[in-house]
Amino acid sequence: MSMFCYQCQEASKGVGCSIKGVCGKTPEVANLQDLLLYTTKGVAIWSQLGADNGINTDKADKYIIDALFITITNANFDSNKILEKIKEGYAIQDELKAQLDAPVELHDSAVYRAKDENEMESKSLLIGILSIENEDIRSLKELLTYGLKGMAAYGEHAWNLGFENPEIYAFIRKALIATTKGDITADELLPLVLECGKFGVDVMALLDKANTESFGHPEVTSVNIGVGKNPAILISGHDLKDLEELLEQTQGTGVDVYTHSEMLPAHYYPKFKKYENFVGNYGSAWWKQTEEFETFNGPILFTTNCIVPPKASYKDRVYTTGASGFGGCTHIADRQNGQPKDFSAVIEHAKKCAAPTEIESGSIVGGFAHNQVLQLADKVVDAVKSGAVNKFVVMAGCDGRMKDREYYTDFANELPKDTVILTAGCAKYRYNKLPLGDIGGIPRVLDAGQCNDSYSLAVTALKLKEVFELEDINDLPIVYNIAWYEQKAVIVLLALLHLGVKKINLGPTLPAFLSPNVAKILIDTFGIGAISTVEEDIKNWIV
Ligand code: SF4
Ligand code: SF3
Repeated sequence: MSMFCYQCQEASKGVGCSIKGVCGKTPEVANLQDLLLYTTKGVAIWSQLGADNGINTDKADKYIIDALFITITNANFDSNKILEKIKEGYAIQDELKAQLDAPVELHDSAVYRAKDENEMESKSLLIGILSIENEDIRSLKELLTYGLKGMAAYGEHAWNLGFENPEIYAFIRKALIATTKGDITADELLPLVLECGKFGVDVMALLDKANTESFGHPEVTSVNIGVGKNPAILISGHDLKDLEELLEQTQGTGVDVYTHSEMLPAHYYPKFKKYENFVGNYGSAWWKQTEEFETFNGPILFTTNCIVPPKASYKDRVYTTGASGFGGCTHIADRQNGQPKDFSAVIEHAKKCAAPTEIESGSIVGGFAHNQVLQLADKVVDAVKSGAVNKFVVMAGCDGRMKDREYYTDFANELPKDTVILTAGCAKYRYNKLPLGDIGGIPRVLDAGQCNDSYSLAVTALKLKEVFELEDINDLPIVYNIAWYEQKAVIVLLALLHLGVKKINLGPTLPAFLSPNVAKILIDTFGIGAISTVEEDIKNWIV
């Protein structure tokens, strides 16, 4: 076995990738990511010692969220960047150590320093996931770690907009340290997993505040999916600060900007509407990029996951920034001293390219985040009371490339006409272009935004619970059919569990990292279920 990773839904054979990642991750990158995570745990240990002794830990805390984000599925495939980050982790540990009277015994992750890249490689093989022998402890530690990765990603977007919550960093530290303990029990880990959900709600609320205070509240918007005549840049991922700076810098250059995949909901924010060169959304969910980037013709800027290893035919047009990276593609450097990132290389590249080739035309509607839905609350409540809307179906989460995800298109198509789909995340691309119509003016697909905007769906549900004077959120006419792929979906799931949501159906398959015992706990305690066939599921949940 040259690597082992089972953090995403596409883990090979539903068990784990052990030769090469289905995502395209090489063993070298996978193992270095393991070592980066290990080094990050060491940084957490030093950061905690620093915090306990009144030392400023800002740099360490920022490092931790960035390093965790780098290890998310499809974010960073660049081994040089990961090596650099490991070395940066050593330096941060040493800086904190120099300011502290270190205890005699510390976990190896806080003292180990690889001398060179060969040592890094050999060490990485000793500290991977399978080094934890007990499968239930391994499962709980990994479930917690993946929740932290998702939390870190959302925390980093908020941080980029100047919004922070030190309690979130303190929890990430505490939880990472817990994963280093060899004698920790399942009874100690389980409450941490649930507490992770509490901080999942907090981080999504923080990002919601960061996005809405920076760019206004999302509003119902029709987004063009056709193309214009100018050369253009396609921006992918989740980071709205990067988008804002790109839009600013493309003004007056003759270069248009289109969103891709999870960046689509940026069109719903009032502040981005003032940019006339912000033309529309191009293509679908992340996994279709190998076709769609060919025809886009211009440069593509990744601000986060999901990158598919690019084909040679367009690789020179792929740029990365932030936590994302791919060896051989140009990386746009971070902000320095509060100055914006410099996207001039991407803009100059775009000027030499042809305009995008049209692959579809028309528009899609979205922008049903909590503020907008609450403005429509009367209409929604009346529709439920009159029986015009029988059920809401939350179909949030991620899309993926496996054929069995056609289930979600079929499910949306087959739903009775008196149901409304509430969505967020790239899962929506399985049905957001279907002609599903509306119910008395309420579209049958209400898109709240990116995966982190699942928070909006929760706010909407809590508001409906209040309006209908219900005791329990589970008494609402809402069914959960969540599609997951990467680790942001893990934090969204843990957040929903923290809010008391029960009977969440998860698909297309349950996570490979859940051991039978841990899966049983989630099923028994929260009623988590797997999907079956469209027919069965509609019969059991809806009708
Ligand atoms: Fe496999 Fe997913 Fe890990 Fe990639 S991220 S190596 S596809 S389990
Ligand atoms: Fe999609 Fe990667 Fe998860 Fe943010 S872009 S939802 S999969």
